[in-house]
Amino acid sequence: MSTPSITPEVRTALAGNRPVVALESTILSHGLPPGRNREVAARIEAVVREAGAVPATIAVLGGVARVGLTDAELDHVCDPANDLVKLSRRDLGAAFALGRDGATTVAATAALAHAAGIDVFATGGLGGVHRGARETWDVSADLDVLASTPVLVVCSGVKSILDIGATLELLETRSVPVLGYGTDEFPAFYRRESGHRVPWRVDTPAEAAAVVAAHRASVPGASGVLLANPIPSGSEMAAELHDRLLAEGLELTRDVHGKDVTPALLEHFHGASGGASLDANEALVLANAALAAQVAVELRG
Ligand code: PSU
Ligand code: MN
Repeated sequence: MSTPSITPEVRTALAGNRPVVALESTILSHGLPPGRNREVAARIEAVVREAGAVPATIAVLGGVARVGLTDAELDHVCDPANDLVKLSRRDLGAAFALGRDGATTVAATAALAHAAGIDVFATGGLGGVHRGARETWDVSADLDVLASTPVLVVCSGVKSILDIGATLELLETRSVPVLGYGTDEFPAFYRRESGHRVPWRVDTPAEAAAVVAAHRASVPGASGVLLANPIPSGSEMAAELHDRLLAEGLELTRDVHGKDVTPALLEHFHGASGGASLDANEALVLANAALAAQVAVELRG
């Protein structure tokens, strides 16, 4: 992979072995509506700084992988007029060669973060195995990249629009450790519980960091680690609203395919919940960014 262009602030932090947290851009361009996306982008970065780490939002601009974005570049990523392409890891070469602007998914962000020397990454929800994958084969590349890239990903589990049980099975097959943060249950993004247990539980950033360090040291060519942080209790979506949105979303996206599925479902949730899903989404992303920064601090300590 060509070397990403890293901002001086992030470069200096990495050179000094100080904590850095990578952040994805697809959540901004394709996961949140215009306006709100820019506010959330600024808040995520602020939360990472408050916890003592340097934020590095990742995107591809003009065919160049960028690690760390200026305010003007965040404006650019968040403006729908710029029509950023959703880039998974496989799309990076095409975006580079063709000089495109694109927002990076968990898969592409993790790959670029690793190439830049960043080993902690915060996001909202991980991609996973879609319902009906037995027919469609729709399984997010996020899972494959986690299996082959030694980056810690902090997220709030996966959405219940996915097949959560199958996603967890695949993570097991691909030898990706899954840690519950203060919970024995794998969270389901808008909801704290999914009915599926996690194999391991940690209760402090120091414990999470110790597991990550031991995982990396114990297995040559180790995979990434998934740290699943449930949405803060006060921000959890009401069960009835959640179940209604889920049923409607699945019905509405029956004819949507490939990489358009996740954005279409998110758009439905945001439109039909009267803003409740946006508030939940923001709350969980901020909590994940703070936790990722705390673990990054511990890993460097
Ligand atoms: N889940 C969310 N919000 C998001 C995404 C997932 O709650 O914005 C985005 C992430 O960038 C994730 C990607 O990596 O969708 C997964 O897309 P796909 O299923 O097409 O791989
Ligand atoms: Mn897919």
